[in-house]
Amino acid sequence: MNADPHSERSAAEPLPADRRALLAGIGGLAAGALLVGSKAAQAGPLNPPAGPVASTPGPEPRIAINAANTPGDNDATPSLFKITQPGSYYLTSNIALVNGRSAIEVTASAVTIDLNGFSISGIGGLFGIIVTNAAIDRLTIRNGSISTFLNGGIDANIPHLVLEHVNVKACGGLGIRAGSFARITHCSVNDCTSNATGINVGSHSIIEHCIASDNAGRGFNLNDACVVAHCTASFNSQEGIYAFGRGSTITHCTMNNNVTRGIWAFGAGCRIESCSATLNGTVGIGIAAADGGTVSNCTASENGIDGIVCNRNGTVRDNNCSLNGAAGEGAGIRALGSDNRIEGNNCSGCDRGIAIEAAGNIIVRNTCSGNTINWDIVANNIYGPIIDRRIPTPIPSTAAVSGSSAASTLGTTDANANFSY
Ligand SMILES: [Ca+2]
Ligand SMILES: [Ca+2]
Repeated sequence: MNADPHSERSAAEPLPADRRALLAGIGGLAAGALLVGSKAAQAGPLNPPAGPVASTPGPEPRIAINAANTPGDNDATPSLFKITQPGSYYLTSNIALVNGRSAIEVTASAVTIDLNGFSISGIGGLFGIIVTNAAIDRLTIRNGSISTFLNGGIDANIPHLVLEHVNVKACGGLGIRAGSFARITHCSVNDCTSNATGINVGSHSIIEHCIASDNAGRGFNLNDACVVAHCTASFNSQEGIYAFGRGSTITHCTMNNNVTRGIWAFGAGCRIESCSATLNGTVGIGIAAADGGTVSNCTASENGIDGIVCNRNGTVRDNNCSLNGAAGEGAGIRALGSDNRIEGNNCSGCDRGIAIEAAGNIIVRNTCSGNTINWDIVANNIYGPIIDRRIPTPIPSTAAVSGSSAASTLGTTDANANFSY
């Protein structure tokens, strides 16, 4: 038997003259594509001959981080290693730092550091990675762990920081500090101490698929116009996510067991969508939005005080708020100011279901059940009819349905009605 696949194919089906000419006259890549597309193409032998299947790698084109290539300094920002030129750098082993230095200092733009799966730990060290030249930008760090530094894990308050697959644990300052336009994905920060926030970013940053847990400060801290998506924040001593800047978007995030609030959108005009806030603290609010905020399609359950709080000019729509108020007088939804639209929410099992504490709001299509007070609305608000279907109180009595039709039990045809049930 002939093991040469070309001979086998040739025996099975002679190549047409034009294809032979192509194979002879063009490169192997194009010829391979032709063969793949041909009806006559066949797989290679199942047991290819022994021998090298890949070329030996050439010299590493990147720069190893070591005392020869990247010596540190002992100035006011002492470091074990210091990167002063643009380029691509990588670790070749773990770094365990036990003196009063930072592990890696960066002073040049356009630097990539591949931690290469290694860890940087710093008992007695200052920062894991620190940028000491505020004029630079574009730093990428990926693929490794940083832990136990006194002052912070990654301190890079410069534009365009990119972090991927980096874990920061048990640092004494901010776990990760980034400037504007940062992109942080698939990272986690936990157990940072001394009131430290896990991940702190400047404006216009994106954080996705990250975890902040058990930090002594906040989980995430956002400046203006950031996006946070698919993240979790839990067991942090302050807010899970604190958006102190305007106009951030927070979607598909889960906040659990943070001490103060799950999300506090302190800046105006933030959008919070499809998030979950549960069991946030003894002084806890699930989700709080400042002026002009939108909270939609969220779940706020078992938070210490309120489920969702809005201030002025907000929209609170299609949320589910239940069982809030275990640590005090808690509302499912509480509007502190005016010009809010409260629509389509379901509030149950709270001290107050929907609490409107200022004039000038509109409240339509909401439902409340099993709250100590279902509706608590001060004068001079606009609301759809509030229909009490708890007949006889407190459980509605309606016929069972089995089949394809039934009469309405809503008690109204007003599409904007609110219901107690
Ligand atoms: Ca220095
Ligand atoms: Ca209560």
